[in-house]
Amino acid sequence: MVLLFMSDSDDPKVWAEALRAFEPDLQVRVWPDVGVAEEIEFALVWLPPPGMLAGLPGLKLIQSLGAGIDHIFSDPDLPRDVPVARLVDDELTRQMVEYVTLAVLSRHRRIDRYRRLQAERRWRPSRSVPLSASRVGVLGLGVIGAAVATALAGLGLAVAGWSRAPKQIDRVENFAGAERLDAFLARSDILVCLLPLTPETEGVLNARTLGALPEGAYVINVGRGGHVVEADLIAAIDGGHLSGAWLDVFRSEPLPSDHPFWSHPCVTVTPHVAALTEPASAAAQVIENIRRARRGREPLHRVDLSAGY
Ligand code: NDP
Ligand code: OXD
Repeated sequence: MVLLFMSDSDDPKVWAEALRAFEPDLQVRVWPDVGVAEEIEFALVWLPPPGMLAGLPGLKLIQSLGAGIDHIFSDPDLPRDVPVARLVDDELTRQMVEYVTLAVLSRHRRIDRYRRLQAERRWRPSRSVPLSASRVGVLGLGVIGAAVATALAGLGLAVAGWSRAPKQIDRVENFAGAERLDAFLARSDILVCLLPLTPETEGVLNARTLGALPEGAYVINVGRGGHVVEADLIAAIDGGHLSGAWLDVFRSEPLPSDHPFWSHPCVTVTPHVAALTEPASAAAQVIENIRRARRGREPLHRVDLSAGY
């Protein structure tokens, strides 16, 4: 028996249909209609409430309905003996590449400046600089970070990426480990955060690291809100060290209506939409994991609890 838990903006019926395209007889319940808790074997979740998973004693698999699993690992009562799997999905990756390319090129072509000039009805053309003059730094070179870095390098941008272990990616300079972070930041005019949120990466974008970026640098955060110390980011922009930020994820979502990001002239806000899981694309992987769990096999993309991602 499958239990679905998802955010209000997702329709569980769409997920149930996508799963039943592979297994017409699949039994699916939708939270809070758990029925007999012991019957639930597979929990397919996005932002489950803390304690929910601990109340399902028959669980064989916890499947994140997104790439990230911080929304599961943050539960202090998470049953630690049940495998947790995340999605690695071409469509999700494609959307992320599209979104980050949009943000990077908007910054490179100074679209924010033209928006401000438009509001003032002023015609002030300025010559664009070559793509190779914008040095992009991608924090996190995993499935999505590597795809983003490769796409940006393919456009002709000077791209580097930061990861824990050394990586070899065509046309992408690699900086690995905490000791290489400052050197990586010092050459990143446009910084893209694509890290998972873990105890090690929490608050990684703070006064010190933002200060290590070149004068006038720009920050794009599509990882998690917890990566940014928000007051430090605003101070770095208001103090003139950074030129602005493009943010898709926030410490508190939905972003509170009185949050300074909403009205800051140098900040672009989108409501966590860089990529949205498409059930039709991801269902095959979820079904495969359900089948593996039934046979007592390892799920695809099982997450390492000790690494936290
Ligand atoms: P992966 O797990 O594939 O990659 C994570 C990368 O981060 C790896 O390169 C890893 O290094 C690196 N990393 C992790 N911890 C550290 C550290 N302490 N120091 C240096 N590098 C570190 O994740 P994905 O690429 O699939 O996804 C990344 C994140 O993107 C997700 O966790 C999620 O938060 C976010 N996301 C946001 C979406 C949105 O709509 N805004 C949509 C989808 C994902 P190494 O390679 O050495 O292991
Ligand atoms: C994800 C997300 O992790 O959408 O998939 O943030």
